[in-house]
Amino acid sequence: MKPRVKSTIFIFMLMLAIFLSGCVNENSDNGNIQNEDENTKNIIYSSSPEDISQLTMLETFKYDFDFDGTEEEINLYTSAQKDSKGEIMWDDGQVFKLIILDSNENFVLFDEYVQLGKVNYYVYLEKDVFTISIISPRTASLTITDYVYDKDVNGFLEKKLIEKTTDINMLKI
Ligand SMILES: [Ca+2]
Repeated sequence: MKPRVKSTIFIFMLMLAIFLSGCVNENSDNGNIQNEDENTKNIIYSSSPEDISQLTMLETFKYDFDFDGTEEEINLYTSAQKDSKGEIMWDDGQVFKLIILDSNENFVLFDEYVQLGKVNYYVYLEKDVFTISIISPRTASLTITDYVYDKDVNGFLEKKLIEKTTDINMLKI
């Protein structure tokens, strides 16, 4: 009887070991996926100045978010042009760009052709961290994206908070 009990215990321990190793693997897999999510967050670094001469500025806001003593300009532009009276000639779709102008560099946070929709941005400090939120409602989508300034890398971390792009039939923009 004794050898049989021993072998039963051995098999039980073996199965337990296999089960536990499976759990460990599963946990480490989840950990990897989380790490990948962290890594795939988009960081927007500065680029050389954009040609903004053909764009129409819709809104501007100035703030010294990198504390170098000079205010940056946070500007929303559209490709729609103004008529002779200075009114914007909106088409069904146009390009919107949110560009931050610094003394010798730009951050292009948003650059999209927007069909039947709007782009609004909000600038604020969240726990003293400079943050811009862009909300874009369109006939078939709704997106809210945060751009959080990281002074260590001098870039903006893009966080897609809401990204509804399917089955949306916008009734009121
Ligand atoms: Ca500055």
